[in-house]
Amino acid sequence: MLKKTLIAASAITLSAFAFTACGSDSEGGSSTASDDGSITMGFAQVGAESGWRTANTKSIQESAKDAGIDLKFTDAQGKQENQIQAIRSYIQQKVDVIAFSPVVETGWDAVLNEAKAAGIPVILTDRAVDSKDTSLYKSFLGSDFVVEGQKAGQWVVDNAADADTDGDGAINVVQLEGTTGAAPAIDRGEGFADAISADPSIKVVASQTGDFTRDGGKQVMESFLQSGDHIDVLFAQNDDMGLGAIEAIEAAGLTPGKDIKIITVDAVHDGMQALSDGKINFIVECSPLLGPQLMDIAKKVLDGEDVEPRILTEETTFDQAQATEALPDRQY
Ligand code: GZL
Repeated sequence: MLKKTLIAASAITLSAFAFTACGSDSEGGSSTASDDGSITMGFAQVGAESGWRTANTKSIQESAKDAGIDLKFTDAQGKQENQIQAIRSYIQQKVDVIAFSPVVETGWDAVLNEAKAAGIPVILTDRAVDSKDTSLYKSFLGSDFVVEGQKAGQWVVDNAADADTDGDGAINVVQLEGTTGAAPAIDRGEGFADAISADPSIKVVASQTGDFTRDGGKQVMESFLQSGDHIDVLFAQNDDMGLGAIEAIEAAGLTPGKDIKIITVDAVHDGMQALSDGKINFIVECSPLLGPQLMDIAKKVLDGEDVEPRILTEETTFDQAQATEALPDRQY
């Protein structure tokens, strides 16, 4: 965890974009756009599993249009084999640049080496890969998920008295994990556990994947509630699973936000509305609006400039009052 934090600390935030000369095209030359200066980007999206993903797709598609970049776009329906197939198709089509959000961290070296051999630069957005060979991609643009998990856990530590809803001195937390093997699921869980370790009365008593979907969150929360153990806090690793869990909590005759405190990550519209309505207690923001920066990075790379290997997005947190104030101006 410390290593990840140090890497994160050495990265720049998105608002302070800086492009430094470091390294060169993987084949030694510099990656360039097509002869007529036009740029074709192949983007392999994870799927359409959540409100966050929908907003992310919209940002990428609209930004490509605004940037004059010809976008080839595929939705992998959450399957890595579909993303790999899409990337291979972009290589065959000889696109100028490939970008994607890896559905899971592992299993990318082979196809990324194929893109490297074809001289096509790759940019990672949103989620990371565990490849040790960082020459396989030009940059990673997205959030620090460990920090997001830490912010969520810190809220429980800071609000322990309120979170102990049955006043027995023990704070029982249930966790809805994101997609198994996905960087945000792994890292948010790590960050949350790190933060709550400061208070031994806080314990994760159950944790299971809801696959970042509303249905998944609802079904798993129903099983947590049926266990009969008292639940003080729910940490849902995204808003959509938290919204599904709220349906299960209300169906069980309990009041979300009061009988069970709820913390989520993303801050999409429906999550912020539930927060404003008092059904969620705290949301950690994870911005899906990566499109403009992605197109900027692609142009820099194809112009032969180099970019920072890890570019973090700036994000905040919201309590109930802040959500009410922010809602009218939210873009998603
Ligand atoms: C996070 C992103 C996650 C969101 C979920 O950057 O990968 O995937 O938190 C989405 O809502 O499904």
